[in-house]
Amino acid sequence: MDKVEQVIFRSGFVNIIGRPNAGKSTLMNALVGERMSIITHKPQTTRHRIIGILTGSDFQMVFSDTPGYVKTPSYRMHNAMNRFVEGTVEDADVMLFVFDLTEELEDDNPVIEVLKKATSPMLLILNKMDLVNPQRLDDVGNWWRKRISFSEAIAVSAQKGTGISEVLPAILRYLPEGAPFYPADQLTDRPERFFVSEIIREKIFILYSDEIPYSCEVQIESYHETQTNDGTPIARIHASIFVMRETQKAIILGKNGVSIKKLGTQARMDIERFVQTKVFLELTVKVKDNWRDDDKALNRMGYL
Ligand SMILES: Nc1nc2c(ncn2[C@@H]2O[C@H](COP(=O)(O)OP(=O)(O)OP(=O)(O)O)[C@@H](O)[C@H]2O)c(=O)[nH]1
Ligand SMILES: [Mg+2]
Repeated sequence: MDKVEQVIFRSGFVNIIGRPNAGKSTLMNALVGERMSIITHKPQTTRHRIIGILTGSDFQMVFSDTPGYVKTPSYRMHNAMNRFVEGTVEDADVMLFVFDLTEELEDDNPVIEVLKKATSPMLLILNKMDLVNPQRLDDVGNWWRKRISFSEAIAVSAQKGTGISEVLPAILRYLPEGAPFYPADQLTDRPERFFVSEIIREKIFILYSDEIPYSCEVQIESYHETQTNDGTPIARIHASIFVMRETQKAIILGKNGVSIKKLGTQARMDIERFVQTKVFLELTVKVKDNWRDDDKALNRMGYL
């Protein structure tokens, strides 16, 4: 009788944590091969847990990108962001801890306490290797290994793609046997409108400075897929941008509305690429006093 070779399928949750700006979202996008998570040069870009699913012939990895762990939470939204991170330590099959090689090595780094609670295998991902010399790479790796017991350490440049091909096989070594959690063609668990609101938020981070990006939240009010008169598919999207004060609203709008027009154009072009149809985007700016500390608002916005 012929021998049938049995393929072992591995499947599990791979959670990515680290400090703000370490490159977690860049790494997840590089691993999944899709632009799932928004990336900007400013810390605290990611505010929610975002899932990216990678399915191969004998594995499924369900990645979670998380907000950067905030050292001293200054408002309730920060507490909610830190809770996402603490939660991911509990339900991971494999943890990826991303450290920015240019960041200072500090014993009071709050992530150390979080990592100590992890019970799953943990990989140390030393990111931004394009910015440091080999000596620094060694020093940082040794510093971390003295504090936390990692299964493996890998140096990468998530942005340039260097070392990324070593990360997937390393994860696979620790992924448990099991059936897939999601259909093979599913990339995420979030609806399209979530990504649309994230694209708008990304543009706000890029176009406005100081406290403005941190004071904004975006909500999709309506999303209709229709057709123009000549039958071209079009998505009509109405989004609200919440700010905390009238002065911030004036900044978002800009003189004669020039700033919001620029924001609308840049966001629309990216949304069109993402949904692959024409888009009509309407933006409204609303003042919502201190929404970052308002439980009801945070709840409605999906933080609690
Ligand atoms: N030079 C260099 N820059 C990188 C690398 N990876 C990420 N970056 C940059 O670092 C910045 C932060 O990247 P993100 O992926 O948004 O970082 P994050 O950890 O998700 O940040 P938060 O969501 O704010 O916690 C961006 O400007 C990236 O382009 C890298 O390997 N090399
Ligand atoms: Mg991020």
